[in-house]
Amino acid sequence: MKKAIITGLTGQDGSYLAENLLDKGYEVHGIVRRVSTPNYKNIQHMIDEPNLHLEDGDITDLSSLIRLFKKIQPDEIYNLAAQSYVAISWDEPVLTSNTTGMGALNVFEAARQVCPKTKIYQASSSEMFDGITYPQTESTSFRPRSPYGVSKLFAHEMARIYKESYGMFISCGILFNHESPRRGIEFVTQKIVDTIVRQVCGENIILELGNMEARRDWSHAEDMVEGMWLMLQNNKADNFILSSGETHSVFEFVNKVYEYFDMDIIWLNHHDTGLPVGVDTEGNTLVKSVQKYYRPNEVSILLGDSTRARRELYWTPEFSFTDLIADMISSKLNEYAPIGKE
Ligand code: NDP
Ligand code: GDR
Repeated sequence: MKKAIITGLTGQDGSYLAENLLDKGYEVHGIVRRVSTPNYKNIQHMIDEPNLHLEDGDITDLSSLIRLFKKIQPDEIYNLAAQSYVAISWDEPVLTSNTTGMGALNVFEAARQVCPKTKIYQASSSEMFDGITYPQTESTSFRPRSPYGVSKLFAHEMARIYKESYGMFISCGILFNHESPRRGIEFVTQKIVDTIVRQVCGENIILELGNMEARRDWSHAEDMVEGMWLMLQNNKADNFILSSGETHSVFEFVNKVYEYFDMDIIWLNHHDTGLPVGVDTEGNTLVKSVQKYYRPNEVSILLGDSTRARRELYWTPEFSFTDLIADMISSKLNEYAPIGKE
């Protein structure tokens, strides 16, 4: 039985990857950091799986990683843990660098000391690109726009250094945005779906967003975790882009969710701010863009070319953009429908 360690088990991707690997017959060890009130929402349904083991550790603590790698002697390590919210990385740049950047280095260094033959997956990001040159491929140059993007690029380059210097097997997946019903509430897709479903269920709330012109390449997280696994089954360590190959604006995402409920939105500009406002056919404001959600800098357009992963790894994503949105909405409806009931 193969043994895998997942850092970031409680996050969106960690939970799907754990399910995926358990289905493949792996013994899975998920590293969980100590918090006062555990957040097991994404893993609650599998917590009693006999082959899933929760391990106390923190990627900012090298000693905890060394202890766990010695104890487990894994065949594969998936480093998914990070401070992953781009917007907060301007408010907490040091924490973001320590976790998203240095944390990854701790994983590589612990593996070098304890289990240098173990295959490692590093969660790199399309936030390392500048957002001007597109479509982005594995050879597009990097120029991040956020402290988060710089931290990911540090980790990405350290992966290369450890690979070239010590011959370690470290593959970086340059993943474009991916979402699911398990996506954190502050990320734009979940925020949109959550607020619109609450509106549909009768709540009198306005969806407040930042830059709605930003374009992202959105996939489903379930498709992405299969790609991570495929990268570690490849005969050599390499970096691959995983993306849908479609780009959509935040505007389009909002319109699609309203469309699902047969609601028409009319877009206007706010008389004071000039920012977009979305009203229904009776003139009620449902959406508005507000300055506080704008970021100091932004990757404007993401459109990934994942041809290499599809050709060399036979990665075949199953969810379309429409399937993704439908999955997120139906999960939210299950959560909130009772609010709308008499
Ligand atoms: P999430 O934010 O959902 O999950 C992050 C995980 O990291 C959580 O389990 C969190 O634990 C854990 N974590 C945070 N800090 C530490 C720490 N110091 N020690 C141990 N664990 C820690 O992210 P996603 O699942 O969406 O993403 C997974 C990875 O992929 C991240 O590295 C992200 O940056 C990267 N990525 C994500 C993309 C996406 O679109 N989702 C695209 C490209 C890259 P806790 O529950 O305690 O907070
Ligand atoms: P992103 O995801 O920053 O691309 O990083 P997010 O969903 O936060 O933003 C996507 C785009 O939407 C715009 N936006 C808003 N974003 C949020 N969160 N809230 C808003 O109100 C809002 N209004 C507009 C943003 O400006 C942005 O352009 C995600 C994370 O998962 C990273 O960890 C990962 O590396 C990248 O995707 C690829």
